[in-house]
Amino acid sequence: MPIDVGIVTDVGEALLALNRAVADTPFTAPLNWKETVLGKRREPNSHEEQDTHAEGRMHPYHAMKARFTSLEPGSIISIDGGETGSWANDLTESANPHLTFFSAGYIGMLSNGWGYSLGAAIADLTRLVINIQGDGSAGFQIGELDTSKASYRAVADAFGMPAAKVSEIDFINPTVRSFLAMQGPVMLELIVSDKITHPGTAAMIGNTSDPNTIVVPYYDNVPRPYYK
Ligand SMILES: Cc1ncc(C[n+]2csc(CCOP(=O)(O)OP(=O)(O)O)c2C)c(N)n1
Repeated sequence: MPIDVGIVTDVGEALLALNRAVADTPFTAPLNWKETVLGKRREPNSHEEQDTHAEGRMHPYHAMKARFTSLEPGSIISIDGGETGSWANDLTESANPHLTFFSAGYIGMLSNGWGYSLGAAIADLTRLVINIQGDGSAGFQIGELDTSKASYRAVADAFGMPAAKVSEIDFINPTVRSFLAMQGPVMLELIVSDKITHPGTAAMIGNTSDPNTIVVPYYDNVPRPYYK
């Protein structure tokens, strides 16, 4: 966008200053404009009258509304996704939330919702945190659901891909051979030891057990600061 007046500053400070300046100006928005704009919020949502289903599947508006109205007031809602996000944005008031945030805005960044929700849950332990997530968006960072015990075979299975989890060397050959007889992509999950480190990794991260050293992969290790 073309810039008329460029300002380099802290955003918060700038907004506070602008608000102070606006309060001093004689300008007031025309009353009819205010009424029109505020009146829009009171207009019934046009989807309200539509059928709850389309060709046997739930209408996204009604599904989202049922989801939000089943919450107690006061939760934190993270919104992530394309249209999914738009339906959720339209309906957040029906959840009566403490706050909402939209993690996939104008410049993209789909799939931050998982991480942002985790952050919100840690920041405020007293509130329920909901992440509304489109399936396409979910695919970018679905690994956020991972735990050290995650079964990738189960993940592939859930996406409809034939998969096997093998923990013994003798089973690898027969499993691979059975996969070769199949059409399309398959997935083999091999459970190997986490007690053996490749020397290349050790060289990169600096092989140390010194508790006063912070290991920085790819760079030099650094001493732990005295105040930690
Ligand atoms: C990292 C990133 N890549 C691509 C996009 C562009 N984009 C915006 S919405 C969208 C589709 C998201 O699909 P889904 O979350 O399933 O929502 P739906 O629109 O299907 O409800 C894409 C690819 C983006 N915003 N961010």
